Formats: sequence, C-alpha cells, structure tokens
Amino acid sequence: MMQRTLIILKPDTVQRGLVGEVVSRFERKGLKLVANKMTLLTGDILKEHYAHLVDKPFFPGIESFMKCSPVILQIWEGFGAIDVVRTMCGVTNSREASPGTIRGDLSSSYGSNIIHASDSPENAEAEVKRFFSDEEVFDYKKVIDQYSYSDDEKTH
Ligand code: FUP
Repeated sequence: MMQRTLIILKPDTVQRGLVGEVVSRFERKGLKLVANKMTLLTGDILKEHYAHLVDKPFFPGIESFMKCSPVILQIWEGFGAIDVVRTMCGVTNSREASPGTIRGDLSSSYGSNIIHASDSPENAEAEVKRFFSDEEVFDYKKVIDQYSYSDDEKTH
C-alpha cells in the first residue's frame, strides 16, 4: 500500500551535518520526498508528540534536547513507507541498532539518535497533520516512478 510517513531529523543531525547523509539514504531507497521544512519545536508540540513519554523521568531531557536547535521535518512517500523507514532507522537505542541502519551507522546515543519516524499508519496520519498543513504536502509525479516498483505493486 502506498503510504506517507513523517520523520524528524533531530538537532544532533542538523548540528553534526548529517542531514544530507540521511536524506540521501531515503532517496536511494526509492522513496519520494513530498514535504520538507525546518522549524524550532516548542514545548507544547513536543508534549503532544511525545504524549506517551511525558510522565517519564527522562522526558525533560528529551524536551530540552529537541528544542536546542532547529530540526528538519519531512514526509516521505512509498510502498509500505512506514515500515520501510522504521527498518532503515534501526532500534531506538543507537548503541543496539544494527550496522547498516541510520542509527547503527551514525549514532552511539540513546537520546541523540538522529531521527524520529512514525511507527504505525494511525500515528503517521496524526503526525503528518501535527506538523504540516495540506498546502505544504505535494502530490507530484516523477518520471522514475514507473521504475521504482513492479506493476503488481502499483495497483495496491
Ligand atoms: P522511537 O519510536 O524509536 O522514537 O522511540 P520512543 O518514542 O520510545 O522514544 C522517543 C525518544 O525518547 C527516543 F528517540 C529516545 C528517547 N528515549 C530515551 O532517551 N530514553 C528511553 O528510555 C526511551 C526513549
């Protein structure tokens, strides 16, 4: 199924100059960039985004880290894109993430772990709406699209 997934390139990625490295991986995988912007996250939006972690003792650390520098927000589109991107990211703790994954290759930290990516269709939908207006998300064709998937996949 064609899906859209929301990613946040976290402050460590912007500060360490790794934005291009991560974006390049998604481009080479055949995913399509359909929305892109830089922003400074606020406490309010972080409490909403990390609602499942607000009561944890480490939440203040996450909040101050996520606010310490601008971040890049993007939406990537592709066949099964939500799981494809999560698999490419590796597990949350970068020290345990497999080599070859974004976190496994680029970070040795739990909290400063390069990227956030939506983990389910429900969360992807909510996160796309949280960070982007309809006008900021683009529906467009690329000539290469016909080579990115087999014919039977395109009908799903
Ligand atoms: P993920 O879905 O991979 O982003 O992971 P979570 O939503 O569980 O966690 C969000 C962020 O909180 C992680 F990116 C890192 C941070 N975190 C910690 O620093 N310590 C923890 O024990 C759990 C999460």
